[in-house]
Amino acid sequence: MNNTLFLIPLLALSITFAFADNIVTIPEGSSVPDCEKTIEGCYNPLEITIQQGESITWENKDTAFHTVTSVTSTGKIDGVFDSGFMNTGKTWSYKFEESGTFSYFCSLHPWMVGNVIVNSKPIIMDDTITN
Ligand SMILES: [Cu+2]
Repeated sequence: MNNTLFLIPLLALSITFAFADNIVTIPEGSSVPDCEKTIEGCYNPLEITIQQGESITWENKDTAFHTVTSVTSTGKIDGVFDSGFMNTGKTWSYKFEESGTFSYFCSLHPWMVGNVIVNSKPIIMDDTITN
């Protein structure tokens, strides 16, 4: 038995993980109301936490068009970010320069909602103020 045959899938897996940071998928069936009640949700994960300056990539794995459109906490479009229409298989990335909590929805299917939590960059403490 040749062991290299077993190493190839492992290698592929590690490459996948190396690029899998901060990915939100739009699962199949998200265009149907009540997707928010499924395990995968309408955006998977429904809430993602990143560090300030990092990017998130959304990937549309559904068969319908979707958007990633930022809204206020009360659900009004606020113009912070908007993917525009994403066809099946399309990805869209956005870099979060500001910390805070960002809500978004799909402008075509308003029951699809998700959240992004952006933690601020760690503050470098000066030695003189540790006491
Ligand atoms: Cu949608």
